[in-house]
Formats: sequence, structure tokens, C-alpha cells
Amino acid sequence: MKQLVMHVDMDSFFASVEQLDHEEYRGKPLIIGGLAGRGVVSTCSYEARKFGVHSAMPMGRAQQLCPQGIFIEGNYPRYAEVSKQIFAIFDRYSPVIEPLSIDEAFLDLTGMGKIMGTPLHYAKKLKAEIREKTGIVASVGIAPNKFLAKLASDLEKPDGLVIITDDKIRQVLDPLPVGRIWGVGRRMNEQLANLGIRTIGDLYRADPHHLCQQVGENMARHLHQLAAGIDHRVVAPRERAKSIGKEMTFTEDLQCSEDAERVLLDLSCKVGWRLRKAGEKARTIQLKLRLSSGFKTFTRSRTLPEATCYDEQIYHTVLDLFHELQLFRGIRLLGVSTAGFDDGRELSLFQDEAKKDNLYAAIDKIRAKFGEGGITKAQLLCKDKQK
Ligand code: TTP
Ligand code: MG
Repeated sequence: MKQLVMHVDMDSFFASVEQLDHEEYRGKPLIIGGLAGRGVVSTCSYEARKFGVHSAMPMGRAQQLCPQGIFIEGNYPRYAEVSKQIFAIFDRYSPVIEPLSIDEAFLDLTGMGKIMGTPLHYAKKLKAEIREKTGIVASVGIAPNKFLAKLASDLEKPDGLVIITDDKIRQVLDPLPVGRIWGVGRRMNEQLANLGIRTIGDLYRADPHHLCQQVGENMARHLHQLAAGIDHRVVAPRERAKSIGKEMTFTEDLQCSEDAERVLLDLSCKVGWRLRKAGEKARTIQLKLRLSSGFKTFTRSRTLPEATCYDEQIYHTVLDLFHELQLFRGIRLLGVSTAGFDDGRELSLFQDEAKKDNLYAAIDKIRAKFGEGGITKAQLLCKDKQK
């Protein structure tokens, strides 16, 4: 059956939530991101984009471009809450949803003609419902495949609604720069520019032989297919990760338990953060340790009575496992991972846990500002950090 895919993406998501919650931000250039040190812009309102501000730009640069802007750090738990409401709405519009990030997803509309009526009507209904129930504006793209649907949702942002039908594919794709194709970054852009290929139309009509020579056979085939508007990937509901972890290999072996403990603390904090970002709590904590002699690898795990996403619980568990192993010298690799995710995670917010969640929300805000290595437990600060 011929595919029909819808891609939905919220407009300036974090900034829109803030403008919804704070009347004084509405209609103003609002910039969200890390305010201290080398912070970067997470996103900004469309009012700020007129000044050239965009995601991932250093905050200092944004301040230069838009000195009259309102600069705030943002409130990730609140964005996650709105995201949840939006995904609950998606659920009623298609049985097959593939989340891509906190504010966007593919919805498979294949074979839904009778239920949905026309795609245009369906998209308008979804946009209206999101706006009504959450106050957020979404842009929607509908097309015969994922590549074109994602492209379509971006074409008329903000408040966009673009439907690409088969007969419109060339008209839409031909003038777009090749950088609009997934996976075409700066380097690939340069390689294609060497062949005089700047637009998707150029790519579509490029000599296959020259293209192969420049980027290799597989990549050439892939690029040509997308330029032709062909994409066979299906909308695949994202499976929940089965485990979340992090490991570190050392250029110089660790020779004492103190050093190893510091690394384990660092790893535990990072894993805790990843769990919280994924909205997961895990019951099983695993330690992995590799010795340099013979590359012998040991794993030890423990299942906790209650699932956790808290740094200190993860750390204390791996620390116990580490001491049980009794291997303190010649350590080449250490890893911490978690599994056994808790299905009742949304119901488990008892008083104490709610407090702890708030504390971690504050810690994570700092982490979001500086990246994974940004917040460091006091014990880590006492000594040089192992990287
Ligand atoms: P996007 O959908 O890429 O951006 P956006 O929703 O802010 O704006 P647009 O209208 O162009 O879709 O990302 C969704 C959210 O993810 C965004 O509001 C903030 C966050 N984000 C970052 O924190 N850092 C980034 O570099 C990007 C791109 C997004
Ligand atoms: Mg968005």
C-alpha cells in the first residue's frame, strides 16, 4: 500500500511554552539557553530569529545580535510535561507514532483515508487540537514518505501546513539547497559543490558516475534516491531503550581504588542524567571493569528493590559491586549501565521522591547549561578530574 506520512514539529518549542506561561514574554525576542560561561542558545522565539539568533549559537553572540532580547535559562521539566500532552494527542491521530525529539514525531497515515477524510482536513484538526489543549502552535508536513514529510513541515514554519503530493515533488525539491537533505552536512556540501551541485535539483540530475567518484557508490545511490524524493523507510515506533549506560577507557591504566571511585562517581552522574532525560527509572545497575592484562572483562550487577534514576543510588550500588570485585590495579575500562526500566514510573511520585525529583530538576538545569561534564559532585572537585 502506498505510504502516507505526517511529520509534526512544534514552533520554537521551549520559547513557545515560556511565552504561554509568561505573558510578559509574548511578542518579544525571547532567548533560552545557558546564561553562564560558555552557554549556548537552546532555542529562541521567532521574534528573536529576525535578529539572526538561532539554536546552538553561543549566548554571547546572541546578546550581541539582540541586546534588547529577554534571556532565560528555561525549565526542562515543564517542557517535558507539555511534550507529554502533545504526544497524548498524537496517539489519537495514528496507531503508529515515531517520536523524533521532545517536540516532533512522524505519524503514519497509511491506509487511514476512510477514518481521516482528506489529509488537509486531518492536519488542520490536529493543529487546532494541539493549540486548543496546550496553547502551542505546530507545523505539519504530509507526504508520501518520511523524508518529504519532514521537509514539508519545515517549509512554511511557523504555523506551517504543507502537503507534498507526487505531482509536486520536483517543484518543491528542485530549488532547495542540498543541505536540506538529511545527513548532508558541511563536508558533504563541499564535496557536492566541487561537482557544481548546489540544489536538490542539481543532485537529481547529476551524472551518476561523477557522483560515485566524489562520494562513493553507496552514498551516491542514497543521495540520488532522496533527491528523487524516494525514501522507503517506514514509520517505526521507537522502542524504549533496553539499557542506558556509559563507559570510559583509559589511556593510562588506573592503579588505585580512589581513582576508580572518582571515575565511577562521574559515570554514575552521567548515567543518572541520561535516565532522567529519557524519563526512565532502572532497577538493575551494572558495573563493567576491564583489566589491561589480557583485556579480561568483568561485569557485576545488582537489582534494587525500587527503580531509581538518582546519581547517588547508582553510585553507591556500583561502588559496592566494585569493592566486591577486589580488582584495584591495572584497570583499563570502567562502565556503569542500567536496565530493567520501571513501567509504573509515572505513578511513583511519593512525597520524598517528588522532593528529590525537584532537586534533580535543578541539577539537570545546570547540566543542560554546561553539557554532561558540567556539574561535578564535590568529591570530584577535590581532585583532578579523570577524562
Ligand atoms: P527544534 O524543533 O529543532 O526547534 P524549535 O522547536 O525551537 O524551533 P522550530 O520552530 O524551528 O522547530 O527543537 C525543539 C526544542 O529542542 C527547542 O525548542 C529547544 C531544544 N533544542 C535545544 O535545546 N538545542 C538545540 O540545538 C536545538 C536545535 C533544539
Ligand atoms: Mg520545533
